[in-house]
Amino acid sequence: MRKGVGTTITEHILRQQRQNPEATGAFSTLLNELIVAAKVISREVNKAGLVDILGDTGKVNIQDEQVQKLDVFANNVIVRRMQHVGQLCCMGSEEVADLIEIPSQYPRGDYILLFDPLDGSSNIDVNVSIGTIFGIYRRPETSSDAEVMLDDVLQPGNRQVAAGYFIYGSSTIMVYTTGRGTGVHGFTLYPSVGEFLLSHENIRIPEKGKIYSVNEGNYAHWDEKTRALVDYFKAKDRDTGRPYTSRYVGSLVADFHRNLLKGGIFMYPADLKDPKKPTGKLRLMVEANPLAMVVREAGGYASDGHGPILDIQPEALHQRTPLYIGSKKDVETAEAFISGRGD
Ligand code: AHM
Ligand code: MG
Repeated sequence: MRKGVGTTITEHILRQQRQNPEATGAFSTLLNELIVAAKVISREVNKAGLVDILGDTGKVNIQDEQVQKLDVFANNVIVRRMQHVGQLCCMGSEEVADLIEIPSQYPRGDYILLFDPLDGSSNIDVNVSIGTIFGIYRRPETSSDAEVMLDDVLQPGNRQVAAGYFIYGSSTIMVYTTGRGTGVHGFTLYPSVGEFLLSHENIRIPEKGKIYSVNEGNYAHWDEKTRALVDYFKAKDRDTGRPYTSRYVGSLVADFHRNLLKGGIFMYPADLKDPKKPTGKLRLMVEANPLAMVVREAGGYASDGHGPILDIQPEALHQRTPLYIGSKKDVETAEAFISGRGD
């Protein structure tokens, strides 16, 4: 595919669909609807500073309208847009405690959409990049109940049929993969045209990077192995290209995207001191799994420090996990330290 001719995301999705003889078009429709939702969110993120939409939920804006926090707004846009498309049997969102059912007046399909509507909440009101993360699964064939059960949704990440993210940054970018060796592709939103155009075809993450990304302010709360790992990336050793440089935005999507393009490792380790984060901060199903699929398809790796993120059998929708993700060799180094095999 030639990016010079301005391949649109819709065209790209349809071409991928044609390569899969079993495809019915349902999946393409689903992705296209999600893209429309992301365009709406992007527009709102871009004008957020102008219209004072960032107030607390319930605040009244200058038009005397009740304003929603941007993450609540993003959640509502995705839920409303996706619930009527007919391809989903349910959704799960970081913003919503329980599964989101498809209202009975709408048709249902076999796909399950899990998403974080607006990740990087601490960066929303300071004009720093934020993003939407999504993973798509099929409802298991063994599932016979008309009602979708939580067990249908609690599938390991390696069952995702597609995953990706949108970054609302200096440009709005979508990165997605449908797995099966089809690659990871990035599209940039051209605001004046309103289309995502292919800008990063077949992204491959360098096997080894030079960047480590972690909230080092948590150093005192880590165990010895985690500290030794971060000390390793900071230590001087010409043969292994150390010290690495440190980059940390505090928006997972932004940190991940940079490292995907440039090479490196993002880490959010378990936190010994915070009772809310004994197994890290990030959510397995709506944050770690989608990015783990993207990085795998781009030639990288994601681990919880002991094994592949994508092999974890989830036990709860909002389960958290330690996350080490990025260049394959760097994540393998992290795994060696955390699981006790490192030097
Ligand atoms: P959120 O879902 O509440 O936005 O939290 C997730 C975010 C990630 O985007 C980011 O990697 C991480 O939290 C940053 O956490 P911290 O501020 O503890 O470094
Ligand atoms: Mg999040």
